[in-house]
Amino acid sequence: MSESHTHYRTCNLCEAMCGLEIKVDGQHILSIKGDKDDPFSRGHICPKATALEDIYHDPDRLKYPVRRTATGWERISWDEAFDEVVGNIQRIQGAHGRNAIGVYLGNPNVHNLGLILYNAPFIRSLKTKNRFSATSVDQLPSQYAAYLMFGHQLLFPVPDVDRTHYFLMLGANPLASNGSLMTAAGIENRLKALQKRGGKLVVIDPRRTETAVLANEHHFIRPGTDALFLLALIHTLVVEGLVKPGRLAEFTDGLETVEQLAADFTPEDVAGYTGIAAEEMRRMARELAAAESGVVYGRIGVSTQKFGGLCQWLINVLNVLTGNLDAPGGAMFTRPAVDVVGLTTLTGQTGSVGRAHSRVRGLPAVGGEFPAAAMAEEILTPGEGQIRGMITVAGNPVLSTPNGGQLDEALAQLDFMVAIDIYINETTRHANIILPTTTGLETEHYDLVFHLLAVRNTAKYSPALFEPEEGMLHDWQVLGELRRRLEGGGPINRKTLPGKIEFQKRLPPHKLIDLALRFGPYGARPLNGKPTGHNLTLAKLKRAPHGIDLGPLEPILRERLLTPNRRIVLAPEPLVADVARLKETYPTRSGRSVTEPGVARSEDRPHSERELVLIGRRDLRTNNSWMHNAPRLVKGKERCTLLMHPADAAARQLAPGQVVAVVSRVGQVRLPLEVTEAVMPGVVSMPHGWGHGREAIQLSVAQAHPGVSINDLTDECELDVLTGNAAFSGTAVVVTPC
Ligand SMILES: Nc1nc2c(c(=O)[nH]1)N[C@H]1C(S)=C(S)[C@@H](COP(=O)(O)OP(=O)(O)OC[C@H]3O[C@@H](n4cnc5c(=O)[nH]c(N)nc54)[C@H](O)[C@@H]3O)O[C@H]1N2
Ligand SMILES: Nc1nc2c(c(=O)[nH]1)N[C@H]1C(S)=C(S)[C@@H](COP(=O)(O)OP(=O)(O)OC[C@H]3O[C@@H](n4cnc5c(=O)[nH]c(N)nc54)[C@H](O)[C@@H]3O)O[C@H]1N2
Ligand code: SF4
Ligand SMILES: [Mo]
Repeated sequence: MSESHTHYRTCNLCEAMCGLEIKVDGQHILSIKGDKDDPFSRGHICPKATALEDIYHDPDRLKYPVRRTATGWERISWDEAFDEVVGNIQRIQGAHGRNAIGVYLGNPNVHNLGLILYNAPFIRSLKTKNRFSATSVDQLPSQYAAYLMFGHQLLFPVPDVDRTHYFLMLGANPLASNGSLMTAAGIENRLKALQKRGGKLVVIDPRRTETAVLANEHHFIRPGTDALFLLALIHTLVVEGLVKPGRLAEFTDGLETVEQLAADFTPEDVAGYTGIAAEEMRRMARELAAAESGVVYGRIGVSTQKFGGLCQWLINVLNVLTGNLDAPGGAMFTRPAVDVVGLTTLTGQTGSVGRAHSRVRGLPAVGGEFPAAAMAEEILTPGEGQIRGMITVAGNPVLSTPNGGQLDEALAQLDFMVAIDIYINETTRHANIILPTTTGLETEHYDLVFHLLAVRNTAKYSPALFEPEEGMLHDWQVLGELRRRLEGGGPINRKTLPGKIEFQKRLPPHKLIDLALRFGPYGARPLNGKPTGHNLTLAKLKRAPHGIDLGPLEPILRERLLTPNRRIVLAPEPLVADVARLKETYPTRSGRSVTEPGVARSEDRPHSERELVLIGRRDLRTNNSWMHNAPRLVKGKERCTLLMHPADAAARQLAPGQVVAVVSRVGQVRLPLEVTEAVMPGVVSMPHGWGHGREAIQLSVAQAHPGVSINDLTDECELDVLTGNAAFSGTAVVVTPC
């Protein structure tokens, strides 16, 4: 007998937190639609939401542990799997030391409640320094800047899109990505509303993206030169007397230092590098300063480049100088119902810079993790401390990290690898054992991370829709059991972290959420501040299945600041010092020609050998590398193409649709060419997350639409050396006909 009913939940696939309305009949999904009564998303969804059904029914998805053998994968019991995994970890650490085990956490770790709550204690139980994650191919520069300026790596300023009058956006394409470090379901409507109230959206991007088309203004910029652009804006504010931090001046140090730094970067000095006219940069600075409220925001395009740290810092600086930080319509801070910043402060996880250095290249650990770009060399380079065993948790670094081809080879040489994952893909195919978990509709959800990054304060709990099949485990159960066995299987040792709260050790996720709500800012007994009267508990959230709106963001930075003197550090020393590196790369006022050195050299060669710079892109129907097995997301024309400007195509005698070879220092790929004026001359663009043509993976749909991986071209040696973030953007490539 089956029974139809309607289920409400938050989509956990990307950062937008859309409310879903799902009609089901027993195990059968009748429809997945946007939940119009969700106060945050108001009915918005994207095409990925309906793919939750594909994932749920996907015959390729793993549901029980498997072991790789000479003749293929074989099913094993959970007990056998845990024994073998823990036995191998202990064997390798016993013989070669703790750091011989490495761990990589992928993006879904921040989207899955069980993973977020149970990862930290699990990883501590491994006692290895060799920790890596997708952070260092993503938002690391934002965390770095937040840690040094505001005292906590998670104090992310969020653009107040619903109230701003001037939105200057660099290196982000929210119309495809649905917004990032800016959780704002239905972002297109929010941006249109900004324009309707007379506001202006300005996009800075080497490609005329979907968002750029919507914008009031779009400027092409040469990849990697955004820090120069931002400094020229600051320069203009300073020389034109437009620096007006307002109330921020009362608790900001370092204003003079940044003003002096910008002196060397006149708009004329940098225009030749950025490709944006000096007068245009001046005008943008004036308009930002004059706007009733305004915000500067930058994402992947300005994070994953050589000066990512500088970019994220200078963006914050601009918001301070114009009085827009922590002010309505500017860049604001959330007060989420589960106070992740407060809780991680209690557990001592505010951030850190350079406490350890990687063995081979000596790269600094930030936030306790080494750059993902160093993972392969740590596996491949023999010597004391070499990584011999790897654990990947919800990650696909073969497709997601620079020089993925090298990592692919490195993983194949490991003594032992275990993957906690739901698929046999490009990365997990190297595992000896895969431990699969429940996912999506089988899990309960509370968005710990994305409520922190949302443009309004809201709270919502989603129960699991479907019971897991017999024998399946949740991610938190898998991590909890591994940790228990690694710690000797005995009783919990509360002494491991003296004086620190280790609340994660015993309770299941929903109990932890309940506690965190009760002691959170809207609970009856807030750890900080006075009760608001909301008296949030899990039971109360369960009675509000569409979610609860807790109001617009408010100026709260003063009470949130965690710097030693509780003031904004506008000119942190490592960031100030890094400006010298920028000057070295882009000399100003030296009488030199204002074209990039690399490009100038390239011009002496025949067109076919001239270098172009490669940038990435996303499209609405992808989610990094892992959703191409959903048939509805891969239907239609080929999307893994190389975009090139007509002038560059003509110079190389390349025709639209033709398959071209793209070659970089580290590798080469072949893919179809798309000729379009939507990319800047000298720049080519290809999406990331493709490359399912590798052997021995089990993704039948994705394998039929394989594409190629951009990260077979990106270079593990190209980094923002300050933060260790991968510099995907601006990879030098040569494109030739096949
Ligand atoms: N060139 C280039 N490279 C990039 C980027 C770029 O813009 N350009 N973007 C970077 C960014 S921003 C990111 S975040 C990274 C992402 O990098 P990764 O996190 O390494 O890659 P994903 O594609 O997100 O892989 C997610 C993995 O988790 C598994 N998975 C999915 N759901 C679950 C679940 O519920 N439980 C478990 N246990 N596993 C699950 C999937 O099968 C897959 O193996 O890629 C980065 N790489
Ligand atoms: N549909 C979909 N949504 C996603 C994802 C997905 O894979 N697919 N991934 C999710 C994840 S993990 C993340 S982190 C977010 C990312 O969210 P966004 O940052 O909005 O993502 P992108 O679309 O990669 O936008 C980056 C833009 O930077 C531009 N760019 C490249 N180099 C430069 C440069 O040097 N300077 C400037 N100014 N711009 C540059 C690119 O042309 C591109 O338009 O998206 C999330 N949402
Ligand atoms: S925009 Fe993101 S959260 Fe919203 S439905 Fe699409 S994938 Fe889910
Ligand atoms: Mo990301």
